[in-house]
Amino acid sequence: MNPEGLRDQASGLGAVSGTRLATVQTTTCPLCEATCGILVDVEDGQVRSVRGDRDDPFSRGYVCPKATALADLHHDPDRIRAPLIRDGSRWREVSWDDALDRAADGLARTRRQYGRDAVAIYYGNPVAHNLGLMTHALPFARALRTRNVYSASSADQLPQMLVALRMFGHLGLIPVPDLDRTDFFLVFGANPIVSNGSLMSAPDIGRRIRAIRARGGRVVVVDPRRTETANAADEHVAIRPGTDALLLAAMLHVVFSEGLVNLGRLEGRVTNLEAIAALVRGLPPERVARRTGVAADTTRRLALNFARATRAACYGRVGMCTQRYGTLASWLVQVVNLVTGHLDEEGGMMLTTPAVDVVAILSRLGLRGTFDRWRSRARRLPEFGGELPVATLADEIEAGGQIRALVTIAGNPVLSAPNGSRLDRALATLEHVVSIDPYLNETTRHAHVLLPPASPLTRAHYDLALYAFSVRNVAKYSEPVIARQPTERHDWEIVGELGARMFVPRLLRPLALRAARTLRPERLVDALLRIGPYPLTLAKLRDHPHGVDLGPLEPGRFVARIATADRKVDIAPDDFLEEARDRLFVEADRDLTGELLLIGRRQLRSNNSWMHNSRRLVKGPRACTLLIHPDDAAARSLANGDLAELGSTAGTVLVPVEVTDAVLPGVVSLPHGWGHDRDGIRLSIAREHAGASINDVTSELHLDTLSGTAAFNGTAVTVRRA
Ligand SMILES: Nc1nc2c(c(=O)[nH]1)N[C@H]1C(S)=C(S)[C@@H](COP(=O)(O)OP(=O)(O)OC[C@H]3O[C@@H](n4cnc5c(=O)[nH]c(N)nc54)[C@H](O)[C@@H]3O)O[C@H]1N2
Ligand SMILES: Nc1nc2c(c(=O)[nH]1)N[C@H]1C(S)=C(S)[C@@H](COP(=O)(O)OP(=O)(O)OC[C@H]3O[C@@H](n4cnc5c(=O)[nH]c(N)nc54)[C@H](O)[C@@H]3O)O[C@H]1N2
Ligand code: SF4
Ligand SMILES: [Mo]
Repeated sequence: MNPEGLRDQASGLGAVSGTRLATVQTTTCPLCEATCGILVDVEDGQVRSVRGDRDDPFSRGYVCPKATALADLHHDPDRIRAPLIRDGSRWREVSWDDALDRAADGLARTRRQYGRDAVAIYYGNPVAHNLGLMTHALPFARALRTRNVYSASSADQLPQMLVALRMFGHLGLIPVPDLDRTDFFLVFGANPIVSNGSLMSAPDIGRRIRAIRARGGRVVVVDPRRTETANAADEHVAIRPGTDALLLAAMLHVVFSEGLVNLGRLEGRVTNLEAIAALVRGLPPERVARRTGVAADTTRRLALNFARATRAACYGRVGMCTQRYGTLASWLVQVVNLVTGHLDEEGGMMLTTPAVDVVAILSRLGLRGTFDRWRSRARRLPEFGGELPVATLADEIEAGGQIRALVTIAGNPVLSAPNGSRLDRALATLEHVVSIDPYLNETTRHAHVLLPPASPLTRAHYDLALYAFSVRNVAKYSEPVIARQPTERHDWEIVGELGARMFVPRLLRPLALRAARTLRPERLVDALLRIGPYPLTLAKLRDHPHGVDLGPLEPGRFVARIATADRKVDIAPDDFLEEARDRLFVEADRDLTGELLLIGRRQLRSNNSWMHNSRRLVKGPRACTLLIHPDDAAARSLANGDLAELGSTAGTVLVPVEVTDAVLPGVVSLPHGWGHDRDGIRLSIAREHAGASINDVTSELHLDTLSGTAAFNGTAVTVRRA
């Protein structure tokens, strides 16, 4: 390692220009699920540029504007570089030893005094993009042996995991669209051209979607807003928020009544098919048309075309999950794929074969996932995979003070959880909060000890989570672009040291700390690669710094992996049937068109709540605007740019409106992750572009009740001139 702390070996791309130390390193962008390969140009410790890596076989040079902002993140003066301890409202820098001791002592004390459940943990979305947190944070959460484990999953994909567990026998058995070979891509509640795809890693997804149409295929987007993806599609089906499950049930009615059921490869491997047939019998498209806003002949045509297509994939994501019937919608999406013969077939929904196959390894260990082993205390919400829904975190802090201490890792629930302002108030009452996070933000301002990890460019990268949901089988390992300073710590080091301090007696601690330091994430990757399905090792991946392509998804793999006791898909789990019959279908006939419903949206230059401190991402027109239909705006005397008060049972915010017919009448849309005007945060640029938090309006009581997932979409709201 040279004195400036630069690496110039590994990728073979290094170069010394004159006396300056310049290197170009390959790595993967860790910001979203697209896993784009990037080239980072570093000179004298400064990131000169970040650009797409043309030699990455998967992303082939594509990047979105967020990639260049990695340089801003690395050099951001607001990024916290040394551990901090808070006394009242004052922060002071301390040594790592002091900070870690203080953090661990407080947690240990809380456990001793009030029991294990008094220590809660919340971990957020960046964990999935961070190798060291994947290998270290999840075991740490386990080791706490508390029932109060929370994560962003219950604000996101939990319904899809519950469906996988119930139908296929493992919470990780989530099929992905075979995007590059499908001829009919039917999308529910996702906007991949902006989000760059989720549970579907596919860099340059816009090109891949356009290619479907170029080869004569069809793309249909079901969404209450005419999104960027809808604009790139053949057809936009505008749906009333929260009614996807009804539309899907009506599509199934058509498939069954027209005798189009075809289980394909899954013939003989499905139980309870009659129950589905019986369920949808009374639900022709006409019956749900008023509630869903989708004309009966549109529903019928969609169902027939999808069933008759040779290669078709029905895919749903966040808009489908985070709504009142998120689990039912996620379930019926899979049922539609299954009964039309599009599951486990080329061009349909398929299972990836990742080089590190976490699901296979867990399956072999008998770890398939759990549901409802216990309930939360205050609201009796079900456990899932050892976690409780984040929508009830505030209850568990407030109700009799069950939770006294909290660890947050890479999460910002004050902005990302429903009724964030209530959670904000609850966090302020905690006795001891430890946050592992590079920023002092809306959540971490409540920390008593803030432990900041080193920049992402200083860590080794392998996408343990995302390669399992990739539309091609790929693998890539990257060395750190820039060496971390001796004064810095990686996430995994912080977690490891915290764990050693908490769980190992003082006498043995030096030994434990030494052991923790040798348990490097990349060593684990090497071990897992060796037991994986390809002849790969870390050394081999090091020889291919741009990544390796391991081929297209393989049909038949899904069937081979069904993990239920009888190795058959349970197409109609009892609790799903009951929820559909007793609640969803009862609503089918109700006329709710008078309601004004709030939905969310993502934006290309934003990444949930935490990339707003990059000047180049937030410059330009205001991002945090409320989209409202011209009719609804006129009824409230609102014109473009006017400030409106958006309110619900949970709270109100002030936001400028953007009048557009891209949203349905009766629907308004606000992006999430904004609201950076709270006291005590250290985000100078984000503060100038504060916006308002949608989650001050969404309600912690509005849930997908089967799974406990936050139903952000479809919140009933009022809008008036401010
Ligand atoms: N209304 C509404 N709410 C939503 C959504 C919505 O669509 N609408 N979407 C939901 C979804 S899908 C998600 S995933 C959640 C996200 O919810 P969260 O994960 O809670 O929130 P993020 O905004 O992703 O915050 C990430 C945090 O991690 C920190 N961080 C970033 N990188 C690292 C790192 O490498 N290490 C560490 N230790 N910290 C890091 C950031 O500073 C930030 O504090 O929000 C949910 N909330
Ligand atoms: N640029 C950018 N990219 C991101 C993120 C980001 O914040 N910014 N976040 C990342 C994360 S954490 C995730 S989970 C993924 C999510 O990726 P996507 O699932 O693609 O997320 P969204 O773009 O929010 O798309 C959700 C869509 O659902 C629609 N919708 C809302 N309610 C309903 C409904 O009731 N029914 C139907 N059918 N549609 C509805 C919304 O209008 C919206 O277009 O994106 C990731 N990528
Ligand atoms: S699409 Fe996602 S992975 Fe690719 S450059 Fe943008 S943020 Fe990074
Ligand atoms: Mo997410």
